[in-house]
Amino acid sequence: MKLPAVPPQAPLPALPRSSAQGSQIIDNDYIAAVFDDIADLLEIEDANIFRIRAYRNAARTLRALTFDLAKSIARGESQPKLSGIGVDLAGKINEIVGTGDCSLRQRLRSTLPPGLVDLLSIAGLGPKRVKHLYHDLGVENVAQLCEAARQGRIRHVPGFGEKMEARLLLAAQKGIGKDRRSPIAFFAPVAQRLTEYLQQIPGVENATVAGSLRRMRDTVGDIDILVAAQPSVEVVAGFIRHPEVSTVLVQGHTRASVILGSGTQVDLRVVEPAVYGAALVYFTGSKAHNIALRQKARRQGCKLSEYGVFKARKCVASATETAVYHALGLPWITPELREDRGEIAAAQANRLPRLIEPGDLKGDLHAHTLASDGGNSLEQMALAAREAGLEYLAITEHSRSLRVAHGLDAGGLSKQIEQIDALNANLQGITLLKGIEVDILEEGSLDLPDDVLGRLDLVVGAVHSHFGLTRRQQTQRLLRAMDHRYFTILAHPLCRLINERAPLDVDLPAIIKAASQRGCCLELNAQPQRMDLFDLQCQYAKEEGVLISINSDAHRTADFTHLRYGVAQARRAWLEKNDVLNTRSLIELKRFLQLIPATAD
Ligand code: DGT
Ligand code: CA
Ligand code: CA
Repeated sequence: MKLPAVPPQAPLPALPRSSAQGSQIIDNDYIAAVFDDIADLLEIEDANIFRIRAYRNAARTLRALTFDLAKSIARGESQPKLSGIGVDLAGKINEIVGTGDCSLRQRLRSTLPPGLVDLLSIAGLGPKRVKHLYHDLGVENVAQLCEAARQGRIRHVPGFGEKMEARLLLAAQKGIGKDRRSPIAFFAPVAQRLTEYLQQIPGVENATVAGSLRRMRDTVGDIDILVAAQPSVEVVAGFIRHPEVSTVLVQGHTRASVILGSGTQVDLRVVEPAVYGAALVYFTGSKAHNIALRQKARRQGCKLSEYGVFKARKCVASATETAVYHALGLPWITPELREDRGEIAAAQANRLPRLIEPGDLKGDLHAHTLASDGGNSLEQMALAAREAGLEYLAITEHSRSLRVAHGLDAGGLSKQIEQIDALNANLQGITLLKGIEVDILEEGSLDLPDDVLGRLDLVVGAVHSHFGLTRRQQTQRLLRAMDHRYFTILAHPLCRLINERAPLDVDLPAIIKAASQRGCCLELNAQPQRMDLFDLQCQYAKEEGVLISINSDAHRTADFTHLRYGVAQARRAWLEKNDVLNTRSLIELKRFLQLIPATAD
């Protein structure tokens, strides 16, 4: 299999004015864009005007520089004195060059409603106006902006007026729901609430999530829900009364499209129970799978539509998905595989894989505690992992170079090793493994010395800085790191953050090949914003004989729920139980890690 190109990322809404959009080069403009973003957020927050101005001035200074400041910092040169950039801002510049972001910006973003930043991309709205909309009217997202405009409330806010209100409504409606994809984990809970709500409407026989959410894609554009009910049932009217529905875009008797308060679009379709299966196949998609199925039907002399499989105008299957697939001579195909990537041929030949199931995971090999940047203690994490059905959990704190995450040095790690030994002696039903998420430094060396790493059960290596190296440099860096004798797993290999940071520019086939030769594993990091490696890349890694480790990268006890999205992505990658490292029992894993001899029981 040829490794396909990395899928394009949505533009980075995080840095609306950045020239770095879509690329990862950290240059003067990139740093300036982060500072402008901070200034915008401070302004919306109604912070001190001098503080806001300091960031704007610094951004201007950076854009006017005639040399590449980021590069010179990356080379280890000290920062020259620049007008308007004092110690504090110089520190932030270092942080941005080192990590690609700034903790102040992340903090500001997390304290403001998530949809608020989207308002800045609407023509006519700058931070000052957004501040007024937010503080005076409580407008927190695009959907609420539309609502307020329709109700004529915006015109009364100082600095707006009637014309401005009409212009904003138009601009907001044009931009609504377009080109925005978010991590699946953000959509799944609300989709569940909505389907449960729909199921309670009297007369509703079935309500299911469809679309990309049912196929468990890493990112989702909108939520699609399919309901089975007799035509007499008032499903749409009930649906739009749901308290989370904020704007109704389309409303008919059998369909509705709405925007929720969070800005998410939901498409609802209501069909008669007799055609529910055919409709579910259609609305689950993907479009490519649908087209391929329809072509197959045509080759067999039938017709497939959202109403069923028809032979000579007679409907031969429509009530269930299984019946529809059977009528086409196929076994039922699980939604995760419906991407027209060979699943129809495999189904036809009865060669569909026995996909990994959530219950197959026996452990998790990447997690943090309070000792670095996690939110819970060792014991709390251990008990939560046991509660999640796991047999073992590797504690992998950050290493010393990652100061923003309070990375551990040799002393801190020694202390944790002792704590883990003590806890393991007392814990029942869960074993903690001693690990580290060691920083891969710019040149590919690891952030802690060999004698320290050698004391651990496993070493997870990760990139957290210098995202903008050339493809050759970045590839060499990772290859060098993986060459290290204690290296076990390459964590989040591409370092992408959905909607925030593009994937690293690396020669992934070379990395996968090296992992195969060196016996390293690659991670499928299941943190909602990461989901890294991607599905197709995991599939390619499998074909090259590389084991994948599905890890939560949990920072708090609730984060073990990430694993279900990781398993779903692995299923999309056609992975079976044996393709995944942490489906091994603790004993098997210990053998793999050479902690016990291969023959020991
Ligand atoms: P998304 O929302 O961008 O994450 O992706 P989907 O796959 O959920 O796409 P969406 O919401 O536009 O449509 C839901 C399903 O409806 C899709 O998976 C397949 C089906 N569908 C939509 N448009 C077409 C089409 O033009 N042809 C066919 N055959 N199916 C379509
Ligand atoms: Ca969708
Ligand atoms: Ca849709």
